[in-house]
Amino acid sequence: MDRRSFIHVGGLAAGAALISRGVAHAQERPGAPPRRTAAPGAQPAVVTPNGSTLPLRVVDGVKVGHLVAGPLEHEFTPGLTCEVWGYNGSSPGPTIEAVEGDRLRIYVTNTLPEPSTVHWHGLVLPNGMDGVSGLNQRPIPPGETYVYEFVVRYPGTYMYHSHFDEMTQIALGAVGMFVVHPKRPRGPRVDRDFVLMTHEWKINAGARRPDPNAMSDFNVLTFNGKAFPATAPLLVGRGERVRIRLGNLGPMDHHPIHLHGLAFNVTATDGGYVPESAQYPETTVLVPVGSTRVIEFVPEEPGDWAVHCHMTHHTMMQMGHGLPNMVGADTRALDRRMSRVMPGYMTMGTTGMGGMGEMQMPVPANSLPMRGGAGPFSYIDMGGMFTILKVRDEPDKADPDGWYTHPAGTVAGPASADRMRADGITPAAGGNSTKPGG
Ligand SMILES: [Cu+2]
Repeated sequence: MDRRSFIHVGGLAAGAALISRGVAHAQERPGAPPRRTAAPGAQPAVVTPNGSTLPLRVVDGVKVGHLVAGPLEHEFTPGLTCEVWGYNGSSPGPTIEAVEGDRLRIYVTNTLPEPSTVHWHGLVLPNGMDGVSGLNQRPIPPGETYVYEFVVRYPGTYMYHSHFDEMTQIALGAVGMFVVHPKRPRGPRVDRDFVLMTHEWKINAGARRPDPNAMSDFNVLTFNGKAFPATAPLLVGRGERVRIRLGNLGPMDHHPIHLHGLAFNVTATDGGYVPESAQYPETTVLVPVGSTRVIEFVPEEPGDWAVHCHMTHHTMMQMGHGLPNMVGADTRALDRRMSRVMPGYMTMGTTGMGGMGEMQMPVPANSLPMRGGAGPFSYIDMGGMFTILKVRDEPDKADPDGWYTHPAGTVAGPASADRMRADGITPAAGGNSTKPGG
């Protein structure tokens, strides 16, 4: 064996050791349930919660699809409906799903009131198919149809979006996801495969359209176009391998997406696969504007787990922004005087703002209260870019709208005074009664 082949073999052995350690971390953590796998050969289709997949028709070996860019009525969550721009009647548009090596022919009809194009974000293709208006093609005039044709050369998680009047058309929602499966299976097989596209909107209370000129102060934050509580939960099995393909084509903000109750690896970006030896565990992944991040994990604890942007303003709704700071203010005298002219008046926010989402505050027509939705214990005071990962032992028999049933004694509750005394815990003044907790 010469020196060169010796180094080569040594490198392989070191790589194999790293890979097996990575697998041990992801799949064989102490107490982890046994791995459940999809049937051999079954490649799960990509699921777009609250969305759809673009139908493709095979014509002479070419997969043919049709995107129609246009204005549409879009409900962000019950109580807030606006005119946005998207594809085939939705924003984001339907997810395009293909297989490495496929030849695609995508017709794009423009029914917007101004020209448009479609750019295939992250794909390596002939320059004239890249969709940048002016640089690679003439813009598609309103009412006309252009055709794009290319081979999807590399598997991966990509996106598509308008590349004409980008600020306006992207802000108004002319975006979508584009998934290319590998021809031969690659990496551990997954049982569930989701896409979640983040977006941010500035919608003045009562307005009929989002404001595409906004540069900050976005007040409606969405996964696949929906704000919680309208986001469809992700229903998965304990011990299954789950992939979520996150994409961000919002106008301005990066989103640190956090998953509760598990750790994941970032396995790919829109630039390609992350080698297994370079993956590392995380619980929050930053998804920058114009990027995709693919995460994979094996949940080991059943339950209802929060999935949300960790920027606290991104789990708020329209009324949660730009409020005066009332925390700690003593407004009793003011409230007394105000109640003479406005019976029932009460200054809000003096002890913090939890609970304000739940209050039935009067809001202008076509606008939302601060945040949140109903939960199994009490009001969930996060809204916006928030959804729920529902981990179940039998996910295919579970009700996606149902809540997790906690085994007795596994939910945090009031502490009993006896127990506190026994453990040497002194309650603060006005603390727990002597009644044992539930
Ligand atoms: Cu965010």
